[in-house]
Amino acid sequence: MSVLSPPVYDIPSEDQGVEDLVGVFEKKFGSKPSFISRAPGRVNLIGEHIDYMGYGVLPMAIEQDVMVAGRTNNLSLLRLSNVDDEYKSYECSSAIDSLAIDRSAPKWHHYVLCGFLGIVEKFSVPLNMRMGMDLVICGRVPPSAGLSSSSALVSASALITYQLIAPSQLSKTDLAQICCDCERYIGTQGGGMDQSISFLAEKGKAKKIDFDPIRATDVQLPDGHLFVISHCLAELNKAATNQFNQRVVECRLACQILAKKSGLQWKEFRRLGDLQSKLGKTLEEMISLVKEHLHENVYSKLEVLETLECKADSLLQTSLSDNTAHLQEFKLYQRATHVFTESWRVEEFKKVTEQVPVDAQKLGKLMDESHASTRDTYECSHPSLDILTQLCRESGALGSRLTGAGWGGCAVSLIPESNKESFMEKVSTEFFSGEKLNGRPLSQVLFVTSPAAGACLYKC
Ligand code: ADP
Ligand code: NG1
Repeated sequence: MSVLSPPVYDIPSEDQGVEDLVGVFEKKFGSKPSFISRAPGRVNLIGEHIDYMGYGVLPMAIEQDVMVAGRTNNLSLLRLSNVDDEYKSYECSSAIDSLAIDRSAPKWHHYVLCGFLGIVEKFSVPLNMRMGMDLVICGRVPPSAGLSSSSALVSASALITYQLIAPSQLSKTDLAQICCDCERYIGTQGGGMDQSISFLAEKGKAKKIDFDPIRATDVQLPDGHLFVISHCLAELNKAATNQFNQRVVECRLACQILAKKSGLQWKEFRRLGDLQSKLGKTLEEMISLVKEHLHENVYSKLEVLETLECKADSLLQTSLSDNTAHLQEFKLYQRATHVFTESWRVEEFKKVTEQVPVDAQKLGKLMDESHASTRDTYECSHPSLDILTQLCRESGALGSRLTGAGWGGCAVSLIPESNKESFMEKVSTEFFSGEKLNGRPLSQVLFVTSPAAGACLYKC
């Protein structure tokens, strides 16, 4: 196998979870799986809600992962089970035309089907040759917490499908691109950060991820400092709600209006990053363009239609998604301002990490500014996240911000290693009292993280 494909290892003796998964598979399907795929979740250090506008982001993989144990069957069936009883077993024909992903009511198995479809479509596996698969899933990324459990599930599902039925090799980058594209079958119009870092991560390294094509550059983290993840205990399932796509659509409309006002064919633009490239402007100049051409008041749909000189059914095709078609109001100035300023912060963060020694105070300041922008300008935070990030700062963090999509989920904080004990003590006593945890161990909602390895396979 090429070094550019995900590595294949023997089952690791240090991870009891892998052995346990083999045992569950044997119990369920009567014999061992052939392979187990594993794909990690991620924490994004900075660069929120800009990947889908074409801008680079700065994540690192975390230890927590999703594993899928699998083998082929000759029944032309996909038989899916989960080690967690909360996720009910599911069975369907593996014929591509019978696979339905219900965007109005996404279920856990739909993410597995996304990964399966991504690989099958890539290779156009002929219907009569398609094999079935028996799969057992074990997820160790907290769901709907901004740590990318959904993409870890899609990526691990695509990787096991690739290993079991693909006729030829794919690189990690190919797999990442396939997973960015196929996760959109669930309905959310994400940008590709999560799947990219899941495949391209390396132990000990944070990465700057850029797109078109997907590429990853190493990022030097400050010596003597740690990143701590804390969960605000509020959750939001992205695909079951429309907040995420609403933001994507607001950015798209802002892009299209700016394109029109700049004398371009607006229908040709969907991402602010593409518009910036076309105009050949700096991020600062794009911020001035927003000030010049967009207003802070909410745009009504009518105003958008009049500005773009477009009919409602045409706007549906060019700009909206199924779950945003009904929206009547859009904030364009604020969303575009966030995207350009956040992209600027990513570039600054990267520059700071290139200096020796890395100035952790500066990184922390950029993280705080990022949180303020997601809270006030992009409006994707949550009151509990705002309280938690503030508490983290008061407990010694140099910077603290929401990570991932937001509207709940986790914060990431940068702390000096020497403050670790006092930081953990203060945050755990002041935010995570026993009853709030509701039976969850503290180690699942407050933990130090360091850059983990990317997706791989285990031969059983
Ligand atoms: P995240 O920010 O973690 O990606 P999402 O809301 O996008 O959150 O996706 C969470 C969804 O992913 C869950 O509702 C569930 O359908 C699926 N999921 C996550 N972890 C698991 C798991 N261990 N087993 C099955 N499905 C999972
Ligand atoms: P999470 O936190 O996994 O819901 C989502 C998107 C990312 C990115 C972030 C916000 C998907 C699969 N993931 O992440 O692409 O846009 O929000 O920065 O849509």
